[in-house]
Amino acid sequence: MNAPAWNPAIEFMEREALERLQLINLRKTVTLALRTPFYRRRLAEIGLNHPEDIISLRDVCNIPYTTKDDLREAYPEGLLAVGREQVVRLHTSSGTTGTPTVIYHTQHDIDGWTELVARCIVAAGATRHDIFQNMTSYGLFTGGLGLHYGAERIGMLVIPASSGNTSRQIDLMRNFRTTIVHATPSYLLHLQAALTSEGVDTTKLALQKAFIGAEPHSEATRGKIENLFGIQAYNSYGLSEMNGPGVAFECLYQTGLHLWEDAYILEIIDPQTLQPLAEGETGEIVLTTLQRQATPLLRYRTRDLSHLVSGYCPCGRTHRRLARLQGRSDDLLIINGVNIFPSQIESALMKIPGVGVNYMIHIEKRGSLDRLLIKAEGDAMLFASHPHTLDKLRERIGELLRSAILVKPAVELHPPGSLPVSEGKAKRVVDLRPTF
Ligand code: DLL
Repeated sequence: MNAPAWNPAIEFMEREALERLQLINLRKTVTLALRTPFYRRRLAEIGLNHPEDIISLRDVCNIPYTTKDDLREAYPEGLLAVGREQVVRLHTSSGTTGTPTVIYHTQHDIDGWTELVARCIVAAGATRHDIFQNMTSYGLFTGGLGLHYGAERIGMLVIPASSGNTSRQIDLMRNFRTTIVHATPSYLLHLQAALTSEGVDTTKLALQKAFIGAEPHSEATRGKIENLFGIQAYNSYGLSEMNGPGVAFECLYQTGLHLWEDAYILEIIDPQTLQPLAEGETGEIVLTTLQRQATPLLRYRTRDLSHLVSGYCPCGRTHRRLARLQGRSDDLLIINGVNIFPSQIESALMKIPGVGVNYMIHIEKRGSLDRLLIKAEGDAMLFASHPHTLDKLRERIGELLRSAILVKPAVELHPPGSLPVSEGKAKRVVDLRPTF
């Protein structure tokens, strides 16, 4: 092992021992799942009525998938596996359709989640000497409380700033010499712009690291954050259905996101055929909880797309790594027949000099064709220069995007800070095409 670790016995565990642990915990999870009306019915359909019916880890592949729709149908208590008196917290999410889902936690679940987050942040180099400003929302969203408990567990000084109120965030950062922040990547870029306009030299702050997650972002965006602040930024992946943050995280080597396999069984499947994919092939992440009591979930289809990184990480952790998330299977935009993920647009855009930190993707119908419009903020200096410079950049963006996504978009350039920013997850796609 070559790296700081919170729980070395588990994080560097031999694969064989790790898989034995997974099997033991899978049986425990199935025992709990069988207490819920939802899984009793589901598992009976495949003749799985007792946990001992699970002989090997591979048996997980016979279990039917669980989807977000299943969670909606089971709302509010169809997936609750323990007595109500054992539940200490719940997190709900309303999603885009507005139909809520809920995840319940016992004290054991909260402790387990806290342990996973502690592992993540120590893997990224946090220590109890750090001053941690948590800029994600506290409440039903899991980013705030999830990181908060993990950070307290390792003994950092935690500033529960929550999201928004940028000038207060800046004051807190300066007054308490914050060394680590946690935020969505889009909010950090917004914060950087605000720091600049307040005349604060970001490199004079005490900041050393950022934990960024909760929304897709490209390597180029991470690079921008790292350069603008002069810090290291570590990618953090999670979802409410699997607790929240703490599912997978980059270590100091930033070679992919280690997923805690004592807590989750990880599969990558082809979202069309639903068949498992080999290492290196991109598909949908499917996760089974292994340590949770109140809401055990078996083979949950996350809709998130990624692939497994092959080989070993120099840190020595044995838990496998996910590559940077490539978006969601339900994010796919089909524009005049061409399949495009918003992440491809972001990745190309953020590499173009002169393009600022915020952008929007608009799609509308013009006659029978789709029209793609990219609205991007340009650097302040551009707007002070000759209009011809803006025209040239617009043209260049159009051409570079055409070679990246095979569709030439219309491009608008906007002054810095003029496009809408959200305090939480960025909403960048506006699809105005009629739905049939
Ligand atoms: O976003 C939990 C979280 C909070 C993760 C803070 C990291 C940091 P949900 O609101 O349920 O939970 O949204 C989960 O966000 O299925 C992904 O589509 C997306 N997502 C989360 N992290 C990343 C990431 C939290 N690092 C959904 N890269 C997931 C890309 C991410 N997408």
